[in-house]
Amino acid sequence: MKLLVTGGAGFIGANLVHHTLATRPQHEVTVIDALTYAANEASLASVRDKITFVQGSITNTELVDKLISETDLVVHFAAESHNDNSLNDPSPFIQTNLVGTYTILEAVRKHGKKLHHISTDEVYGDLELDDPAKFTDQTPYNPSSPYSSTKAGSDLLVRAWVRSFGIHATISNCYNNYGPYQHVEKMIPRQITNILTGIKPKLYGAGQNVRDWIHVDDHNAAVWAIIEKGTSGATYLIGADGEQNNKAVFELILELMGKPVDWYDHVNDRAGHDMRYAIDATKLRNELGWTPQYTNFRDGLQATIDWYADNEAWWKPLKAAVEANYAKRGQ
Ligand code: NAD
Ligand code: TDX
Repeated sequence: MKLLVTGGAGFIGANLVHHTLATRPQHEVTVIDALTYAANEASLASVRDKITFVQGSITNTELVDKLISETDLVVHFAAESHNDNSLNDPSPFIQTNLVGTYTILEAVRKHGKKLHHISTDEVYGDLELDDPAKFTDQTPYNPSSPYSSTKAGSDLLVRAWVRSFGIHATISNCYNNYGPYQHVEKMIPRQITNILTGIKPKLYGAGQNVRDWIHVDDHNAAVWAIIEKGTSGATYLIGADGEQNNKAVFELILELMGKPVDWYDHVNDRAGHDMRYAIDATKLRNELGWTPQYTNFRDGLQATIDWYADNEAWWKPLKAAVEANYAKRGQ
């Protein structure tokens, strides 16, 4: 099968490329990536001779049309992905997440190809800390930020193209991923690389916000289960029951890195900060037989800390600019 991976030089996309070459070497992989600030070509350096890499935007109609005409399946990761950036400037989020997804859908429709659309649980909004509910594929959409609202819009476009035009597409919504190759703007790599460079971790607000954490490899194994066994038009929620509040994650990172567990700063909170995410992944587990492999968060986090410690050349050139941006916002 020929596979087109959009956003394959980003965090989850690059991990999907590695996962695919390791587990399904019979497939031919092409990556399209605009190489925005969030991409890192070094993430694909070890496999560059095994894939085709095209630098370009998913909003480029001609390029997208050509690449999709030559593929069997599109796995669509490309997005502007950081909530904090979307609060500063929503415009690239509108372009890539909405117009880019529309551009892909039109080419998929024209050429009769398959699509798997990657999305987030943030489309469902947030939950109260004491709410026993978790998100399911029946939960109404209620996004909070420019980022999550554009992801919600992209999901709705995919659903409409399935219903109105009969395209073959599946959607998955996952929560916070962690693992290697994640940009240092995101919470876990930011704190690990802060500690590695002698900076105190920066906790937003009181740190009571809860995120549900999943290892990126478990996410990508679920993506493959959906591609191979999922039903067109269906939405699958991917989750591994990893709820933790931010303060607890900070304390664990500090403990694993040999620092006092209170060695962090409280900084300005995020505007509109979602309180809690939690996913009910029963459908994925029961219908498709997927189970997570990284069930011990402490071990997964230790491996991630080791990866950042061993791969300074990958993240060091990005670090100062990211921290300068955060500093402007008192974060
Ligand atoms: P990322 O920011 O690390 O990578 C995004 C990639 O997309 C980058 O390589 C970037 O260059 C590329 N890109 C951006 N705009 C583009 C454009 N116009 N054309 C082509 N390429 C473009 O993001 P990520 O964390 O790997 O997230 C990937 C996908 O997974 C996103 O759709 C995101 O919404 C979704 N998701 C992420 C998480 C998470 O925890 N990171 C959780 C759930 C869902
Ligand atoms: O320095 C920080 N300190 C801090 O306390 C940063 C960067 C974040 N935080 C908090 C905010 C969140 O409650 O940590 C939590 C996680 O923050 P992010 O890593 O920015 O992730 P989040 O906003 O939860 O979104 C992530 O998961 C869902 C991804 O970035 C999205 O792409 C995905 O859709």
